[in-house]
Amino acid sequence: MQISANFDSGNIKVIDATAQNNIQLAINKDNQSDFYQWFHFKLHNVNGGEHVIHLTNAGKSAYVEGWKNYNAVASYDRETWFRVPTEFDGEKLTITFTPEYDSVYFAYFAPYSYERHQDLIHSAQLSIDCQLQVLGQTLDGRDMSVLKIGEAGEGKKVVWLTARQHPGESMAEWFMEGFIERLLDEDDGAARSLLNDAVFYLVPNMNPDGSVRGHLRTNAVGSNLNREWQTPSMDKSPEVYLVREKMFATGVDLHLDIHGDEALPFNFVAGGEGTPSYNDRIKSLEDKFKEVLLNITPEFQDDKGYDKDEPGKANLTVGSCWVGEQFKCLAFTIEMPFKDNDLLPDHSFGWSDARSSLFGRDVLTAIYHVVGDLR
Ligand code: GEM
Ligand code: ZN
Repeated sequence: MQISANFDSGNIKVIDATAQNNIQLAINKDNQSDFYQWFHFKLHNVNGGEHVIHLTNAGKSAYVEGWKNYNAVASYDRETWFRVPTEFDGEKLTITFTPEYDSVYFAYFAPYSYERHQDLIHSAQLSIDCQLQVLGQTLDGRDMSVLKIGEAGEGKKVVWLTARQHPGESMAEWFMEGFIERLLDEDDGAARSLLNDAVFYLVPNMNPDGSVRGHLRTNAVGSNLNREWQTPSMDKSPEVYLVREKMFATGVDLHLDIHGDEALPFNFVAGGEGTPSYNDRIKSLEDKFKEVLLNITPEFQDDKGYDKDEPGKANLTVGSCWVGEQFKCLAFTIEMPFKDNDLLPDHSFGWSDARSSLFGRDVLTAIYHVVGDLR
């Protein structure tokens, strides 16, 4: 039996793989960081039968509460990712599985590869409404790509979506795939109407280096990009620096920053209630946006989420907080679960790539309903 992670977004360290009923593995930390939780590896099965896989350092990972009621995903074809029996004893995470085929992949969530990212942005550019722009390069030399969809113009709103600042939150790029596909659908009335009213700047992957490296939370040099928005730099956080510069050039009337959450088994948003400029106008926009989502999909809820920031106490190093304050605009962090939506559980797949993509499509409807009120 062999175990490897030498591929796009791979992350595992083999401690001892001599006994298939006691495979000892560990998750590697993000480079120059203490964060770790994302795992993605391949097991080549030799003898058949049950395999017992221990992630021995799960108990000291970044978000230990993320392992409660969590089941890992597995795939034979790297397309369909299904949940597998997983237990956490407070120290190690144990996957017990009998492969049906020679080779099987395991991961924390359905991976979104850099190749798929390239396919997404290059197929999008084929649309007459879409321009593929490169803002600059990351520290590992990858493009920081933004899709400009629609045209700016007098009276038109400027809508920004950023995703996957935290590279292990791959559901964020699945969300963007669904959002982009719908926005470019020439038969979709809400999308066509939106492009009459707004221009969109979409960053499907804010952290390509961390994604390829198999990181949970940081870029190539250990920077948590979602703590860099107040004072980004080209040598620590060029990803944020470059996007901010573009935002200054375009302005922002709505910003959605797409993430995943390790612990809470729900979809939810975090708003700008703690920013200094928060006011009734922004609150009513937030309420309308949430009301639309609550009415169109059971996948969204507004009861469970992060504690609300106290007035004036928001952390302005956080993307959606900084953008909301800087541009006095509606800005949300949107969170999807690594586990499942416990209001509508799917015991075979949990929260999945497909549900993330569909949720991205639903968020387009919410934007459609608020776009006229953004200013
Ligand atoms: C969070 S996102 C924080 C959003 N907070 C507010 N008030 N807008 C983080 O970055 O720690 C969780 C995540 O990473 O998804
Ligand atoms: Zn995140």
